[in-house]
Amino acid sequence: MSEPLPGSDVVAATAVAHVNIALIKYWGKAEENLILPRTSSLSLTLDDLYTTTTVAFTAPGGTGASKDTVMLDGAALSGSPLNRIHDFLDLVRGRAAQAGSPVGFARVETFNTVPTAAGLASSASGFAALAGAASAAAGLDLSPRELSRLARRGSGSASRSIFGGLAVWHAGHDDESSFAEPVPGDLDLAIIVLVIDAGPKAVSSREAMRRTVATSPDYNAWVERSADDLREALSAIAAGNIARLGAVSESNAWGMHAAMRSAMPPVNYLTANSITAVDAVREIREAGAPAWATMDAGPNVKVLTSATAADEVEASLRGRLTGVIPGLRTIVARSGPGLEVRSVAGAIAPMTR
Ligand code: 2P0
Repeated sequence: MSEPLPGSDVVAATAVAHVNIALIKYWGKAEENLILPRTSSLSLTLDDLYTTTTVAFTAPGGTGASKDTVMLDGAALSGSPLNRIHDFLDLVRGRAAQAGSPVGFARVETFNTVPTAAGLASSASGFAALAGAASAAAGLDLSPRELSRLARRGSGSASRSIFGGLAVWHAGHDDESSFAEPVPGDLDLAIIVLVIDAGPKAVSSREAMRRTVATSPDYNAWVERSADDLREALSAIAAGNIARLGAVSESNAWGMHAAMRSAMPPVNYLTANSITAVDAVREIREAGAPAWATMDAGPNVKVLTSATAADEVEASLRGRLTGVIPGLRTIVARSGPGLEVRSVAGAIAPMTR
């Protein structure tokens, strides 16, 4: 998986991980440090939105680096985003040391095809790619489940981006039992992202989750309902019934946003344009199109549909929303692959389906 760069004390690997969109949401932690969620969640990994990350470790005590450096889309990270990656790399260094092959500081280069921090889940693809590249560069040979658990420590939703297609993240009760795995099924799904505003969000999802758990009178009811929602979603997938999956996904998302809005102070990621977009989704659905809306920690609206109907659904949403939502962009994404890892000089090899 990884190889020393010629003539240096550096070992490097590159990984590609794709964004996932939750159909049954993760919102709220039972344990902050291990990132154990209050609810299990279900997502679809997408094809065209992904993060590519290369990690090169120096040998411990090696020459050159005196700290971790991270370049995101060509710019050096600093402050808390850098610290979060440093803490994650410490986990990988700890494991490498335990395995008897310690590594030193890292040089990380990462590129997103996703607008960062815009509610398009760049932390999910980002930490999944970092888990894949860092563990391979450190010489750790982790199973997909171990990679999912490791990615979870960076960002909860990253546990799901280890896998392609539909994935369920079991909440579990400790580090070992909280991991994602693929969900089999024949539904050929697509998601249309309505990019309403690609700017960074005012409140991080981490802070917004904390606030919801601590203060929302509606949170516990949503958690309880979420278990039923997941059962219904898995049953719909097993039956190949996109309408049932879409209906329960939309309702689960509204429940999450309702709980946020009754937190104190309230968290409101949706804008008037988000509501206009969701109304348009409902209108085309009432006219017979397979289309259901879901929204995350940002104003953008994602529309679940079938892969075959995706282009037509996109065209009719564009028809309704162009000129109504200024600057609207749309991205049609279909089911995408799981994590891929390669050595810097080698060919890409899929690690999971
Ligand atoms: C999800 N979101 O299931 C939910 C729905 C946003 C709304 O997971 O604190 O970046 O790093 O574990 O994974 C966003 O939260 O949060 C998220 P942390 P994460 O996709």
